[in-house]
Amino acid sequence: MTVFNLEDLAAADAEVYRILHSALGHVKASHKINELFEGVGVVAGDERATTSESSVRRYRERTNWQPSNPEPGEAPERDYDGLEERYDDLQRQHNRTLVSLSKAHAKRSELVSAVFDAASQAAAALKLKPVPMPDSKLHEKRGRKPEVAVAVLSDWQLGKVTPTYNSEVCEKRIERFANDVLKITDVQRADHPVTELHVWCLGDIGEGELIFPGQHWLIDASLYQQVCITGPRILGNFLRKMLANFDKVVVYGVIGNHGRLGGRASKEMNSESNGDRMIYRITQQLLAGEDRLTWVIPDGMDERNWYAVDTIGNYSSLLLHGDQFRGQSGMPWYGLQKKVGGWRLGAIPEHFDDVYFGHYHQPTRVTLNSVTARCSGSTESTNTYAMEQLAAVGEPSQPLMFVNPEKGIVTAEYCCWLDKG
Ligand SMILES: [Mn+2]
Repeated sequence: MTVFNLEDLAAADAEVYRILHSALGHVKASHKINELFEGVGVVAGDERATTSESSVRRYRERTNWQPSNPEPGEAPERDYDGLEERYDDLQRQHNRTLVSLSKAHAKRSELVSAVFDAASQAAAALKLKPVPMPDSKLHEKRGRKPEVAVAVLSDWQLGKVTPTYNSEVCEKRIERFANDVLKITDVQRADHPVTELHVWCLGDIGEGELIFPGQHWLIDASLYQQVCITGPRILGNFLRKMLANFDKVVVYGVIGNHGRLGGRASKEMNSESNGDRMIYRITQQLLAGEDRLTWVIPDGMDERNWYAVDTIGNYSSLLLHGDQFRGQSGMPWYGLQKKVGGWRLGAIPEHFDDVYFGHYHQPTRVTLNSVTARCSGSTESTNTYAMEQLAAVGEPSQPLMFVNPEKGIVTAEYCCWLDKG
Protein backbone atom coordinates (compact mmCIF):
# COMPACT_ATOMS: atom_id res chain seq x y z
CA MET A 1 0.00 0.00 0.00
CA THR A 2 1.14 3.45 -0.78
CA VAL A 3 -0.23 6.90 -0.21
CA PHE A 4 -3.98 6.75 -0.60
CA ASN A 5 -6.69 9.25 -0.70
CA LEU A 6 -9.59 8.78 1.67
CA GLU A 7 -12.32 9.18 -0.98
CA ASP A 8 -10.97 6.17 -2.90
CA LEU A 9 -10.53 4.22 0.30
CA ALA A 10 -14.05 4.98 1.48
CA ALA A 11 -15.49 3.95 -1.89
CA ALA A 12 -13.52 0.72 -1.81
CA ASP A 13 -14.04 -0.23 1.82
CA ALA A 14 -17.43 0.00 3.57
CA GLU A 15 -15.83 -0.12 7.03
CA VAL A 16 -13.65 2.90 6.21
CA TYR A 17 -16.74 4.71 4.94
CA ARG A 18 -18.61 3.83 8.18
CA ILE A 19 -15.77 5.11 10.36
CA LEU A 20 -15.43 8.33 8.39
CA HIS A 21 -19.16 8.99 8.62
CA SER A 22 -19.50 7.96 12.29
CA ALA A 23 -19.73 10.30 15.27
CA LEU A 24 -16.09 9.56 16.13
CA GLY A 25 -13.79 12.54 16.42
CA HIS A 26 -11.18 13.11 13.69
CA VAL A 27 -8.31 11.72 15.77
CA LYS A 28 -10.17 8.60 16.83
CA ALA A 29 -11.47 7.97 13.32
CA SER A 30 -7.96 8.16 11.87
CA HIS A 31 -6.68 5.70 14.49
CA LYS A 32 -9.52 3.26 13.70
CA ILE A 33 -8.79 3.39 9.98
CA ASN A 34 -5.10 2.82 10.61
CA GLU A 35 -5.95 -0.16 12.87
CA LEU A 36 -7.94 -1.71 10.00
CA PHE A 37 -4.87 -1.87 7.79
CA GLU A 38 -2.29 -2.87 10.34
CA GLY A 39 -0.62 -6.10 9.37
CA VAL A 40 -2.07 -6.13 5.85
CA GLY A 41 0.99 -5.03 4.00
CA VAL A 42 1.35 -1.76 5.84
CA VAL A 43 4.61 -1.35 7.61
CA ALA A 44 4.05 0.04 11.10
CA GLY A 45 5.19 3.67 11.19
CA ASP A 46 5.03 4.04 7.40
CA GLU A 47 3.63 7.55 7.39
CA ARG A 48 2.82 7.46 3.70
CA ALA A 49 0.47 4.59 4.32
CA THR A 50 -1.38 5.92 7.33
CA THR A 51 -4.08 8.48 7.63
CA SER A 52 -4.12 11.31 10.13
CA GLU A 53 -6.47 13.59 12.00
CA SER A 54 -5.99 16.34 9.38
CA SER A 55 -6.71 13.99 6.47
CA VAL A 56 -9.92 12.88 8.15
CA ARG A 57 -10.87 16.46 8.89
CA ARG A 58 -10.22 17.54 5.28
CA TYR A 59 -12.19 14.54 3.95
CA ARG A 60 -15.07 15.42 6.22
CA GLU A 61 -14.94 19.06 5.15
CA ARG A 62 -15.01 18.02 1.48
CA THR A 63 -18.01 15.75 2.04
CA ASN A 64 -19.84 18.14 4.37
CA TRP A 65 -19.85 15.50 7.06
CA GLN A 66 -21.86 16.32 10.20
CA PRO A 67 -21.54 14.31 13.39
CA SER A 68 -24.65 12.15 13.52
CA ASN A 69 -26.62 10.89 16.45
CA PRO A 70 -25.87 7.33 17.45
CA GLU A 71 -28.29 4.61 16.32
CA PRO A 72 -31.05 3.94 18.84
CA GLY A 73 -29.77 1.48 21.44
CA GLU A 74 -26.18 2.02 20.40
CA ALA A 75 -24.00 3.53 23.10
CA PRO A 76 -22.58 6.80 21.81
CA GLU A 77 -18.83 6.86 21.55
CA ARG A 78 -17.35 9.83 23.34
CA ASP A 79 -16.13 12.33 20.78
CA TYR A 80 -13.57 14.20 22.85
CA ASP A 81 -12.18 16.22 19.93
CA GLY A 82 -15.66 17.33 19.03
CA LEU A 83 -16.41 18.18 22.64
CA GLU A 84 -13.25 20.21 22.88
CA GLU A 85 -14.11 22.16 19.73
CA ARG A 86 -17.62 22.70 21.03
CA TYR A 87 -16.23 23.91 24.36
CA ASP A 88 -13.92 26.42 22.61
CA ASP A 89 -16.87 27.54 20.54
CA LEU A 90 -19.07 28.08 23.58
CA GLN A 91 -16.27 29.91 25.35
CA ARG A 92 -15.93 32.29 22.41
CA GLN A 93 -19.69 32.83 22.27
CA HIS A 94 -19.76 33.44 26.01
CA ASN A 95 -16.98 36.03 25.76
CA ARG A 96 -18.78 37.76 22.91
CA THR A 97 -21.98 37.84 24.98
CA LEU A 98 -20.13 39.34 27.94
CA VAL A 99 -18.59 42.05 25.73
CA SER A 100 -21.91 42.98 24.15
CA LEU A 101 -23.60 42.90 27.53
CA SER A 102 -21.11 45.36 28.99
CA LYS A 103 -21.53 47.60 25.91
CA ALA A 104 -25.28 47.52 26.37
CA HIS A 105 -24.85 48.47 30.01
CA ALA A 106 -22.62 51.39 29.14
CA LYS A 107 -25.21 52.70 26.69
CA ARG A 108 -27.98 52.89 29.24
CA SER A 109 -29.01 56.27 30.55
CA GLU A 110 -27.86 57.64 33.87
CA LEU A 111 -31.38 57.19 35.13
CA VAL A 112 -31.25 53.42 34.77
CA SER A 113 -27.83 53.17 36.35
CA ALA A 114 -28.94 55.43 39.20
CA VAL A 115 -31.95 53.23 39.82
CA PHE A 116 -29.80 50.11 39.59
CA ASP A 117 -27.17 51.50 41.95
CA ALA A 118 -29.78 52.57 44.45
CA ALA A 119 -31.61 49.28 44.26
CA SER A 120 -28.44 47.27 44.69
CA GLN A 121 -27.29 49.51 47.48
CA ALA A 122 -30.66 49.20 49.19
CA ALA A 123 -30.52 45.44 48.81
CA ALA A 124 -26.91 45.33 49.91
CA ALA A 125 -27.71 47.46 52.94
CA LEU A 126 -29.89 44.72 54.29
CA LYS A 127 -26.98 42.31 54.50
CA LEU A 128 -24.21 44.90 54.63
CA LYS A 129 -21.51 44.07 57.11
CA PRO A 130 -20.88 47.04 59.37
CA VAL A 131 -17.86 49.13 58.40
CA PRO A 132 -14.88 47.92 60.46
CA MET A 133 -13.50 50.19 63.18
CA PRO A 134 -10.41 52.14 62.11
CA ASP A 135 -7.11 51.00 63.55
CA SER A 136 -6.95 52.72 66.94
CA LYS A 137 -3.15 52.97 66.81
CA LEU A 138 -3.56 55.45 63.96
CA HIS A 139 -4.81 58.15 66.27
CA GLU A 140 -3.25 57.26 69.57
CA LYS A 141 -1.50 60.30 71.00
CA ARG A 142 -0.70 59.74 74.64
CA GLY A 143 -1.29 62.68 76.91
CA ARG A 144 -2.98 64.85 74.28
CA LYS A 145 -6.62 65.84 74.69
CA PRO A 146 -8.87 64.59 71.90
CA GLU A 147 -10.75 66.94 69.59
CA VAL A 148 -13.96 66.35 67.64
CA ALA A 149 -14.20 66.91 63.90
CA VAL A 150 -17.30 68.62 62.47
CA ALA A 151 -18.10 68.24 58.76
CA VAL A 152 -20.91 70.40 57.40
CA LEU A 153 -23.05 69.18 54.48
CA SER A 154 -25.24 71.94 53.12
CA ASP A 155 -27.05 73.20 50.03
CA TRP A 156 -26.22 70.39 47.62
CA GLN A 157 -29.38 71.43 45.71
CA LEU A 158 -29.19 67.86 44.43
CA GLY A 159 -30.97 67.52 41.09
CA LYS A 160 -30.29 71.13 40.06
CA VAL A 161 -28.76 71.75 36.63
CA THR A 162 -26.59 74.78 35.80
CA PRO A 163 -23.96 75.11 33.05
CA THR A 164 -21.42 73.49 35.40
CA TYR A 165 -23.54 71.54 37.89
CA ASN A 166 -25.80 68.50 38.01
CA SER A 167 -26.41 65.42 40.16
CA GLU A 168 -23.26 63.68 38.93
CA VAL A 169 -21.07 66.71 39.66
CA CYS A 170 -22.63 66.92 43.13
CA GLU A 171 -21.73 63.29 43.80
CA LYS A 172 -18.12 63.82 42.67
CA ARG A 173 -17.76 66.95 44.81
CA ILE A 174 -19.02 65.17 47.91
CA GLU A 175 -16.58 62.32 47.26
CA ARG A 176 -13.85 64.93 47.07
CA PHE A 177 -15.06 66.57 50.27
CA ALA A 178 -14.97 63.18 52.02
CA ASN A 179 -11.35 62.76 50.98
CA ASP A 180 -10.52 66.31 52.13
CA VAL A 181 -12.09 65.62 55.54
CA LEU A 182 -9.88 62.56 55.95
CA LYS A 183 -6.70 64.28 54.75
CA ILE A 184 -7.15 67.31 57.01
CA THR A 185 -8.11 65.09 59.96
CA ASP A 186 -4.86 63.17 59.49
CA VAL A 187 -2.97 66.47 59.69
CA GLN A 188 -4.81 67.25 62.94
CA ARG A 189 -4.05 63.79 64.26
CA ALA A 190 -0.34 64.52 64.11
CA ASP A 191 -0.95 66.61 67.24
CA HIS A 192 -3.92 65.09 69.07
CA PRO A 193 -6.43 62.24 68.75
CA VAL A 194 -9.53 62.82 66.62
CA THR A 195 -11.77 59.78 66.95
CA GLU A 196 -15.22 61.33 66.73
CA LEU A 197 -16.90 63.13 63.85
CA HIS A 198 -20.10 65.16 63.88
CA VAL A 199 -21.85 65.71 60.55
CA TRP A 200 -24.17 68.69 60.36
CA CYS A 201 -26.64 68.49 57.48
CA LEU A 202 -28.09 71.98 57.12
CA GLY A 203 -30.80 71.46 54.51
CA ASP A 204 -31.40 72.03 50.80
CA ILE A 205 -29.65 68.72 50.25
CA GLY A 206 -32.35 68.06 47.63
CA GLU A 207 -33.38 70.73 45.11
CA GLY A 208 -37.08 69.79 45.06
CA GLU A 209 -39.20 70.16 41.94
CA LEU A 210 -41.93 72.72 42.68
CA ILE A 211 -40.04 75.38 44.62
CA PHE A 212 -40.32 78.17 42.02
CA PRO A 213 -42.20 78.52 38.72
CA GLY A 214 -40.49 76.75 35.82
CA GLN A 215 -38.16 74.77 38.08
CA HIS A 216 -38.80 71.59 36.11
CA TRP A 217 -36.61 73.06 33.33
CA LEU A 218 -33.68 73.30 35.71
CA ILE A 219 -33.44 69.82 37.25
CA ASP A 220 -32.10 66.45 36.09
CA ALA A 221 -33.84 64.32 38.71
CA SER A 222 -37.37 64.14 40.07
CA LEU A 223 -38.11 64.71 43.73
CA TYR A 224 -38.51 60.92 43.99
CA GLN A 225 -34.99 60.35 42.67
CA GLN A 226 -33.43 63.07 44.85
CA VAL A 227 -35.10 61.73 47.97
CA CYS A 228 -35.10 57.98 47.44
CA ILE A 229 -32.09 57.32 45.21
CA THR A 230 -29.30 59.84 44.69
CA GLY A 231 -29.63 61.66 48.03
CA PRO A 232 -29.38 58.54 50.22
CA ARG A 233 -26.66 57.08 47.99
CA ILE A 234 -24.38 60.14 48.18
CA LEU A 235 -25.01 60.77 51.88
CA GLY A 236 -24.75 57.03 52.66
CA ASN A 237 -21.43 56.66 50.84
CA PHE A 238 -20.06 59.74 52.60
CA LEU A 239 -21.01 58.36 56.02
CA ARG A 240 -19.64 54.89 55.31
CA LYS A 241 -16.30 56.43 54.40
CA MET A 242 -16.37 58.41 57.63
CA LEU A 243 -17.18 55.27 59.65
CA ALA A 244 -14.08 53.62 58.22
CA ASN A 245 -11.98 56.46 59.62
CA PHE A 246 -13.66 57.58 62.85
CA ASP A 247 -14.67 55.44 65.83
CA LYS A 248 -17.94 57.33 66.25
CA VAL A 249 -20.04 59.41 63.86
CA VAL A 250 -22.98 61.61 64.94
CA VAL A 251 -25.28 63.08 62.28
CA TYR A 252 -27.59 66.06 62.75
CA GLY A 253 -30.10 66.83 60.01
CA VAL A 254 -32.18 70.02 59.77
CA ILE A 255 -34.51 70.87 56.90
CA GLY A 256 -34.14 73.42 54.11
CA ASN A 257 -36.67 75.50 52.19
CA HIS A 258 -36.15 73.40 49.03
CA GLY A 259 -37.39 70.38 50.94
CA ARG A 260 -40.84 71.98 50.91
CA LEU A 261 -43.36 69.76 49.13
CA GLY A 262 -46.39 70.38 46.99
CA GLY A 263 -45.58 73.68 45.24
CA ARG A 264 -48.53 76.06 45.42
CA ALA A 265 -50.35 73.54 47.59
CA SER A 266 -47.49 73.32 50.10
CA LYS A 267 -49.59 75.02 52.76
CA GLU A 268 -51.88 72.00 52.57
CA MET A 269 -49.02 69.66 53.44
CA ASN A 270 -48.24 68.64 56.98
CA SER A 271 -45.54 70.99 58.30
CA GLU A 272 -43.41 68.00 59.16
CA SER A 273 -43.25 66.79 55.53
CA ASN A 274 -39.95 67.82 53.97
CA GLY A 275 -37.69 66.26 51.29
CA ASP A 276 -34.47 66.84 53.26
CA ARG A 277 -35.90 65.07 56.27
CA MET A 278 -36.84 62.15 54.04
CA ILE A 279 -33.28 61.92 52.65
CA TYR A 280 -31.87 61.85 56.19
CA ARG A 281 -34.39 59.27 57.40
CA ILE A 282 -33.97 56.93 54.40
CA THR A 283 -30.19 57.08 54.75
CA GLN A 284 -30.50 56.34 58.46
CA GLN A 285 -32.52 53.25 57.62
CA LEU A 286 -30.03 52.13 54.95
CA LEU A 287 -27.26 52.31 57.54
CA ALA A 288 -29.30 50.88 60.40
CA GLY A 289 -26.68 48.18 60.97
CA GLU A 290 -23.98 50.69 61.92
CA ASP A 291 -23.97 50.88 65.70
CA ARG A 292 -21.16 53.47 65.73
CA LEU A 293 -23.43 55.88 63.85
CA THR A 294 -26.08 57.98 65.64
CA TRP A 295 -28.67 60.33 64.18
CA VAL A 296 -30.52 63.37 65.44
CA ILE A 297 -33.28 64.34 63.01
CA PRO A 298 -35.75 66.73 64.65
CA ASP A 299 -39.28 65.79 63.62
CA GLY A 300 -42.80 65.57 65.00
CA MET A 301 -46.29 65.81 63.60
CA ASP A 302 -47.69 69.19 62.48
CA GLU A 303 -44.51 71.20 63.16
CA ARG A 304 -41.58 72.20 60.99
CA ASN A 305 -39.04 71.22 63.69
CA TRP A 306 -36.58 73.47 61.89
CA TYR A 307 -33.58 73.60 64.21
CA ALA A 308 -31.30 71.48 66.37
CA VAL A 309 -28.63 72.25 68.97
CA ASP A 310 -25.59 69.99 68.98
CA THR A 311 -23.57 69.94 72.18
CA ILE A 312 -19.99 68.67 72.02
CA GLY A 313 -18.61 68.70 75.55
CA ASN A 314 -18.55 72.35 76.62
CA TYR A 315 -19.26 73.60 73.11
CA SER A 316 -22.65 73.94 71.45
CA SER A 317 -23.98 75.26 68.19
CA LEU A 318 -27.44 76.06 66.94
CA LEU A 319 -28.04 74.42 63.55
CA LEU A 320 -30.60 75.72 61.07
CA HIS A 321 -30.97 76.18 57.34
CA GLY A 322 -30.98 79.99 57.23
CA ASP A 323 -34.12 80.81 55.25
CA GLN A 324 -35.41 82.13 58.57
CA PHE A 325 -33.28 85.27 58.10
CA ARG A 326 -35.17 87.89 56.15
CA GLY A 327 -33.04 89.49 53.50
CA GLN A 328 -33.47 91.20 50.19
CA SER A 329 -30.22 90.58 48.39
CA GLY A 330 -27.34 88.49 49.57
CA MET A 331 -26.24 87.93 53.16
CA PRO A 332 -28.94 89.36 55.54
CA TRP A 333 -26.60 91.05 58.00
CA TYR A 334 -29.35 92.80 59.90
CA GLY A 335 -31.79 89.87 60.02
CA LEU A 336 -29.00 87.60 61.19
CA GLN A 337 -28.14 89.75 64.18
CA LYS A 338 -31.77 90.35 65.10
CA LYS A 339 -32.85 86.72 64.99
CA VAL A 340 -29.74 85.15 66.52
CA GLY A 341 -30.02 87.71 69.35
CA GLY A 342 -33.68 86.84 69.93
CA TRP A 343 -33.08 83.12 69.89
CA ARG A 344 -30.14 83.41 72.26
CA LEU A 345 -32.17 85.56 74.63
CA GLY A 346 -34.56 82.68 75.20
CA ALA A 347 -36.75 82.32 72.11
CA ILE A 348 -34.91 79.03 71.68
CA PRO A 349 -34.88 77.37 75.11
CA GLU A 350 -31.67 75.36 74.62
CA HIS A 351 -28.36 77.08 75.27
CA PHE A 352 -26.03 77.51 72.30
CA ASP A 353 -22.63 79.16 71.89
CA ASP A 354 -22.53 79.58 68.12
CA VAL A 355 -24.76 79.29 65.06
CA TYR A 356 -24.24 77.36 61.82
CA PHE A 357 -26.52 77.88 58.81
CA GLY A 358 -26.52 77.54 55.03
CA HIS A 359 -28.98 78.83 52.41
CA TYR A 360 -26.85 81.80 51.27
CA HIS A 361 -24.18 79.67 49.58
CA GLN A 362 -21.41 82.00 50.77
CA PRO A 363 -18.80 80.73 53.24
CA THR A 364 -19.09 83.43 55.92
CA ARG A 365 -18.07 83.92 59.52
CA VAL A 366 -19.65 86.75 61.51
CA THR A 367 -18.93 87.72 65.09
CA LEU A 368 -22.12 88.81 66.88
CA ASN A 369 -20.78 89.77 70.31
CA SER A 370 -20.24 86.44 72.07
CA VAL A 371 -21.81 84.36 69.29
CA THR A 372 -20.00 83.35 66.14
CA ALA A 373 -22.42 82.82 63.27
CA ARG A 374 -21.11 80.73 60.38
CA CYS A 375 -22.59 80.21 56.95
CA SER A 376 -21.75 77.19 54.81
CA GLY A 377 -20.91 77.22 51.12
CA SER A 378 -22.79 75.11 48.61
CA THR A 379 -21.63 72.33 46.28
CA GLU A 380 -23.25 74.02 43.27
CA SER A 381 -21.50 76.30 40.77
CA THR A 382 -22.52 78.85 38.13
CA ASN A 383 -25.78 79.95 39.72
CA THR A 384 -27.16 82.04 36.86
CA TYR A 385 -30.00 83.36 39.05
CA ALA A 386 -27.54 84.68 41.66
CA MET A 387 -25.40 86.15 38.89
CA GLU A 388 -28.29 88.19 37.49
CA GLN A 389 -30.35 88.96 40.57
CA LEU A 390 -27.71 89.24 43.31
CA ALA A 391 -24.60 89.98 41.24
CA ALA A 392 -23.14 87.16 43.30
CA VAL A 393 -20.81 84.33 42.37
CA GLY A 394 -19.57 81.49 44.51
CA GLU A 395 -17.06 78.67 44.34
CA PRO A 396 -18.35 75.26 45.45
CA SER A 397 -17.25 74.43 48.99
CA GLN A 398 -18.20 72.67 52.24
CA PRO A 399 -16.84 73.48 55.72
CA LEU A 400 -14.86 71.40 58.20
CA MET A 401 -14.08 72.37 61.82
CA PHE A 402 -12.40 70.93 64.88
CA VAL A 403 -13.76 71.42 68.38
CA ASN A 404 -11.95 71.07 71.69
CA PRO A 405 -14.81 69.74 73.85
CA GLU A 406 -13.04 70.44 77.14
CA LYS A 407 -12.23 74.05 76.36
CA GLY A 408 -15.55 74.46 74.57
CA ILE A 409 -14.03 76.20 71.55
CA VAL A 410 -13.58 75.77 67.83
CA THR A 411 -9.83 75.25 67.39
CA ALA A 412 -9.62 75.17 63.60
CA GLU A 413 -11.96 75.85 60.70
CA TYR A 414 -11.47 75.02 57.06
CA CYS A 415 -13.31 75.86 53.89
CA CYS A 416 -12.83 72.88 51.57
CA TRP A 417 -12.95 74.07 47.96
CA LEU A 418 -14.45 71.35 45.81
CA ASP A 419 -13.65 72.53 42.31
CA LYS A 420 -10.32 74.34 42.45
CA GLY A 421 -6.99 72.57 42.13
MN1 LIG B 1 -32.07 77.31 50.87
